[in-house]
Amino acid sequence: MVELPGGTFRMGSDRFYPEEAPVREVTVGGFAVDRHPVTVAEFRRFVKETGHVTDAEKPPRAEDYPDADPNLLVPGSLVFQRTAGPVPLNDWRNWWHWVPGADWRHPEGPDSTVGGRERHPVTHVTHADATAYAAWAGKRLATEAEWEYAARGGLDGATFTWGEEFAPKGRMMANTWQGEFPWQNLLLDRYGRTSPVETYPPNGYGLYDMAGNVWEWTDDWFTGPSGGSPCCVPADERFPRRVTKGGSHLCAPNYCLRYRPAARQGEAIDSSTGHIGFRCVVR
Ligand SMILES: [Ca+2]
Repeated sequence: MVELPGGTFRMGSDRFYPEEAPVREVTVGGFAVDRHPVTVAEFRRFVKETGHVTDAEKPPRAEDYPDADPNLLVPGSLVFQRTAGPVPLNDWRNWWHWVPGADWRHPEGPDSTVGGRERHPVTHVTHADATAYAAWAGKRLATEAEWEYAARGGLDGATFTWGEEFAPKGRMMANTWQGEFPWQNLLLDRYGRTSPVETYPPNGYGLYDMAGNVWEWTDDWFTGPSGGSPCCVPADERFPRRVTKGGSHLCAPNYCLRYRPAARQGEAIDSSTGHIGFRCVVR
């Protein structure tokens, strides 16, 4: 982990999406933060020791989905699938698919594995799964302010965690989506899905993957304008939402320019997908 002294910083942004505004001064106390998102290997150790079963591995509760065919209430998770060509961007069902058997060990469905991906961030975890891991590790999830403070790496008010330019001197600084989402991924950063943690340069605090790769759960409830576009996060009004931060490998400028420290999403607490993970902090 990296120890951060507390401090005051400018949180949010007035230049992008309404849910990030207004910019305001926020003070956080000192804390230590994981150097990178929790990996598959780390999560596996937790599961081995505790027997934890993630939400994606349990059938959805019938009372939460009264209109659903009971035969479809099986364990599963949301998996991204690239489309063959351009599609309307106002319907996330064009690229998110509910896949029975998808979970943290099988990120693309039952036939996939995490073999060779032990150093990738764990995915398909709900807020409750992340909280359970944090408790086991003697840690907790960050508040949104702590997360953003850490992500900024001391560059107060900067657009990106590394400065103002997306790719300084052509260098890719995070795992995002280059090209036109959700069909054309130019892979300038070499990864179409998650990437091993610490693949791209750290921020000013020595923290890796604070932008892109996977969204990360925080402990704050999401309030504020939900905006017209749920972007890459399926909006389910039945469940309360927590703030996720950092953007993911699915964030593209034509759709979701959210690989920035000010960016935020409200994610239903029960949802798990292939592009949400987490890291922990400790006071
Ligand atoms: Ca990428």
